[in-house]
Amino acid sequence: MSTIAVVPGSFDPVTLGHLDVIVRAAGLFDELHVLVVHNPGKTALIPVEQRVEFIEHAVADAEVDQAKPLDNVVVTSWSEGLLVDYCTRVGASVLVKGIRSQVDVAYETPMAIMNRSLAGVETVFLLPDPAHALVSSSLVRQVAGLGGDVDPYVPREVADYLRQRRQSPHD
Ligand code: COD
Repeated sequence: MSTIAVVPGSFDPVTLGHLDVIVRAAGLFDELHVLVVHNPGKTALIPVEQRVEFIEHAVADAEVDQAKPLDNVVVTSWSEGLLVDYCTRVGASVLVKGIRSQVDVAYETPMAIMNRSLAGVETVFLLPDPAHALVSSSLVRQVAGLGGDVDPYVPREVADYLRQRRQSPHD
């Protein structure tokens, strides 16, 4: 039986830390859905459709750059309710989350237990690549907003978008 896993996130924007988790998870499961979910606790910077597009392009580039087949990766978004409702709809039995620190453990553990209780969906935690362990979307947004260079932390297309946005904030 094939195992379908979901990597959910706000991805606002996708970072090289997210991408590392996506590429490694794609090697662990038969099918991997990268799911852009609106987090009601956060104010979004980038429209959901744009976030999906950035991830699609970053996965395609990673496939070429790392010479890894990533044709089992699907990128989409979800705004219709619980995360586990999406899992049930597509037959996914696993959620994959990246854990960078004790703060992530404290944030993710109750959700993992609740998701297993709600729908029997297990959560698998992946430790980060040390090279990207301190990268977060919120720090990237902050650095870019103040004119800093975010090239080392996000796919090139995202860095260009954030630069352009700062130069033309009303576009
Ligand atoms: N390296 C490794 N992992 C990373 C890195 C990095 N540099 N940066 C982030 N991550 C991980 C995060 O720990 C997280 O697991 C994932 O990547 C996504 O991160 P974000 O910041 O894009 O997304 P979040 O933290 O805003 O999460 C949004 C979710 C929608 C996934 C979250 O809010 C969630 O699971 N909601 C559940 C909604 C629900 O159904 N609730 C009811 C039952 S719990």
